[in-house]
Amino acid sequence: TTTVGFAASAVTERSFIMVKPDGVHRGLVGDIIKRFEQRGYKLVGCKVLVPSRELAAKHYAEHDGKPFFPKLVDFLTSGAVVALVFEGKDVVKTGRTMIGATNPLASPPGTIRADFGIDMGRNIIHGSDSVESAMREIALWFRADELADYTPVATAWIYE
Ligand code: IDP
Repeated sequence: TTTVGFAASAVTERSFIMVKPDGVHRGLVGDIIKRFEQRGYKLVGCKVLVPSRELAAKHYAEHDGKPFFPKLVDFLTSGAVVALVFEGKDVVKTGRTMIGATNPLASPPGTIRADFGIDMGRNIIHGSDSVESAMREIALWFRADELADYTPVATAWIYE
C-alpha cells in the first residue's frame, strides 16, 4: 500500500464564481460546475437566485457611472443566476484563466467564454479578479453559514 501525505488543509483560497442569466437560460450550469470540479476545486457554496438591482449594483460597483452599467444591471437582474464559491490552490487566478477574456471573441479556445459565447454583454460567467475582490463578493452574496466546511476524500489525490 501507498501512504499519501495530507497537506491540503492550508489551501483555503476562495473565488466567487457566478453563472449569469444567459448561462442559466442556455443550460450551461452543469458544464461550468464540472470544469471546476474536474480541475480539483472544491465547491463550498452554491445557490440559485434572481438578484435584486441593489445586489447587482453592489456587485458591479466598480463600473457604476460607465456607459454600459445600466444595461449590465438590467441583464444581471433579468433572470436566475447561480452563485458559486470554489476553494483551492490559486483558485482566483486559475478561475480567471479558465473563464477567459471579458470579450468572448478575444478569448482563447478552451476557455469557458470562448467555448460558449460571442458577445461581451452575454459572456456567461463571472469570476473574481483578485483575492480581495473574492472576499468582498463572497461576503456580498453569501452568509457565513451558507458556506460548507468539509474535506473531500479526493483531497490527497489532488494535492501532494
Ligand atoms: P470581467 O467580467 O471579465 O471581470 P469587467 O471589466 O469586470 O469584466 O466587466 C464586468 C462585466 O461587464 C463583463 O463581464 C461584461 O459582461 C460587462 N462589460 C464590461 N465591459 C463592457 C463593455 O465595454 N460593454 C458591454 N459590457 C461590458
